[in-house]
Amino acid sequence: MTTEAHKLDATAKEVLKTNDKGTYTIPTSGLYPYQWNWDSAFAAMGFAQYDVDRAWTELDTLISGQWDNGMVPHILFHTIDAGYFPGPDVWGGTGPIPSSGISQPPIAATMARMVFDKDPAMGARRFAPLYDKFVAWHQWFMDWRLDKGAVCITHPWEAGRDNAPDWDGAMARLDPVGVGDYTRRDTSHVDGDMRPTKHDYDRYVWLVQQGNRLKWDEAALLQQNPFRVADPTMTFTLLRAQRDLKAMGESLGRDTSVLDKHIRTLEAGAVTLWNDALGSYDSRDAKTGEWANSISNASFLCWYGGIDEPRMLDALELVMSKVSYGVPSFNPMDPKFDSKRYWRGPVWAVMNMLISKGMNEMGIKQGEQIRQSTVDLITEQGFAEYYDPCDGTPAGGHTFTWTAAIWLGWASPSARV
Ligand code: 2M8
Repeated sequence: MTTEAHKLDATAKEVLKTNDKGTYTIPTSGLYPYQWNWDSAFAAMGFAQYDVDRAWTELDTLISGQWDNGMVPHILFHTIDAGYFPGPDVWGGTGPIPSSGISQPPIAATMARMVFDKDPAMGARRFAPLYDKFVAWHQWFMDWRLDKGAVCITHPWEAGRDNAPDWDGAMARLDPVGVGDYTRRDTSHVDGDMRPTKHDYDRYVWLVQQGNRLKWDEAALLQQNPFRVADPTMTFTLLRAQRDLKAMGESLGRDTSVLDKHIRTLEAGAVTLWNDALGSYDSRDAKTGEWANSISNASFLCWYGGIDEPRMLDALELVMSKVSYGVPSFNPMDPKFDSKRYWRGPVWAVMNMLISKGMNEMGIKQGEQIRQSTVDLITEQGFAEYYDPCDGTPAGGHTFTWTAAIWLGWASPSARV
């Protein structure tokens, strides 16, 4: 390993240490001062490179926020920080820990399996009490979020790709009447040009207010929430998570037959996200049936979900050929592409890992190209939240947990031994 890689390993551990609150990790101080669901799962995978016990603690804390209905929230507000909006008072979450009222891409079972494999004896002991809780969380998606077998989001924040062009149509149809005045905090931490617009925020906040008003009753939300989009992020991550949960369940000697059924349902759901005219997996508005016509980085999660779709290789080659650092979060040939604005163009190390991991497992050589691009970005630019895919400029928050975790657990040469 080169001296530079050794140094980056040390810096990545420092980043995790800086953001470590003892039993959970925040994404970065200031901008995101709480525990986020998928950020935390990535953090566990990073910790597992040098402290497997701490990795399990991260997952324990995440699951300790689980609601009675099985949902594991996207944010756990462990201690109140006025620097983030919307906070627990706006959300009105009903779980054991103050929280948001929606979930996030369910990658935690997959990350748990990576942690499990680091030390199978410890894994069996630490995962045994979590297994049923993961089954219940995944069941909640199956009960409340399916449209033709594909997994829907009920708020753009649920997919983790907050302002992706995928939701533009559904968002434009929302009328955020009565949203009232509020003060954004994100734009006091980072440049507003790198963040979602006011048009988006009015609708994000309105959807939160609506959920709070309905006490996050999923049956009521199913009737009344005008926003419901079937999305490749959720569909492929849940499909993958069910497969990994099944593998861990089997090693614990549990009956996993219900997971087999879910896997078949989700495989059929994934087929309904294929947009033939676009030649890509796409998001589909579950209210209107309209396609988003978006080739996003989530479209390339098919391999991670266990589905080999050679036509996605053509789409990948095309988008990669238009940028210096892949994978861009949105098609660079589309007029809506914006290289600095969050999920509308920038490249994200976390998505790169999921895409590349899926490809590598299927023996598809371009997966290594994506890993190398991630190594270059981190080596040249450090541990940013995301990067401009055209010139690599770091963007959003800095000293970022998930980018450090991706380095330690996947991109670094030390992760490969
Ligand atoms: C971003 O989302 C939060 C809301 O959940 C925000 O902008 O306030 C997204 O990138 C999301 O995927 C991520 O989990 C979160 C924390 O890193 O930030």
